[in-house]
Amino acid sequence: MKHAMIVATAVVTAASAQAETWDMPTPYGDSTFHTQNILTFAEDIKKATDGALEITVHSAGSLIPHAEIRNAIRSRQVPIGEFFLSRLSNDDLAFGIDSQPLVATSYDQARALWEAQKPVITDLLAEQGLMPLYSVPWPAQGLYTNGEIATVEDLNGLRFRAYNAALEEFATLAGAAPVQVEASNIPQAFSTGQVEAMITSPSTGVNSTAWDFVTHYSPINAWVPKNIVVVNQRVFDRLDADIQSAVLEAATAAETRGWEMSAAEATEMTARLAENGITVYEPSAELLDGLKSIGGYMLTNWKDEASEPALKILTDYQK
Ligand code: PCA
Repeated sequence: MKHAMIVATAVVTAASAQAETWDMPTPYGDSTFHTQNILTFAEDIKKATDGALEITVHSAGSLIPHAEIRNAIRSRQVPIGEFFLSRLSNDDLAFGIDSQPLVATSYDQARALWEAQKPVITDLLAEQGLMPLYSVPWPAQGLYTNGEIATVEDLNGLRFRAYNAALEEFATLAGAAPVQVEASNIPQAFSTGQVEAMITSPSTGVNSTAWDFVTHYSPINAWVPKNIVVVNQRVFDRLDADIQSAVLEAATAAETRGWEMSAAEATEMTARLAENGITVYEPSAELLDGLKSIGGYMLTNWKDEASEPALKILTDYQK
């Protein structure tokens, strides 16, 4: 009896000595499909490692604000995290190509763009001691306003919610006034009059109950931007080989699942906007022409300023 108890204690000690818990900051709320996907990713890892690696997800910027997440992973304040990939376009324009208007507007194009982008940003992130685990797109970005927008000129003077540098540039070129607002603060920004229009996915429209503050939505499908999940390389390297494999396998599964969730959301969440009273209308030819000329102008600027690796993404993608 005594002998058996000692054995049991030893087993418990060995298991807890190995167990590790990672805090994972993410920018978006719990109802966001990206967050749901991350929760499954965390469960998969816990199961596959028998609890040796557990990930605690801190959503909606609750642990680390969105703008700080990359640096927090880099400095090993946290081992892992999620952020909006094109927010790193200040480091290198290679990170922002998925948020350039009309470069990739469907899931097929987004996938081809990601295939061209992945090796390049993997190298760039490695220079910062970071390793990408997987990336998942938002549904194509649409236009939310009060009243129908017939031409780009109708955007003139509107206070426009932005989430990155490209959208800020876009809004400015459309004659609107961009204001940076995190996704979790959208309802408040509209209700206080800080902003009165936005471009985002039907998912974010539904998650922020857009029908409370706008009347119209047009699926202009302007670009298909991505979130990325990144781990600190040194922290990853320290893991036992079988745990590393479990993380990589869960990441591959999360990428596949996430792209499927995104495509399903594109349809379902657009329908949800309409069910809640938003008028969903196809963009006019004039509006699309206006978007094209802004997109063309932005891409010319982008090419002028892009690094060699960034330009390589575009050439590989356009092949
Ligand atoms: N939702 C996020 C990023 C793109 C999207 O569809 C947001 O609006 O902040």
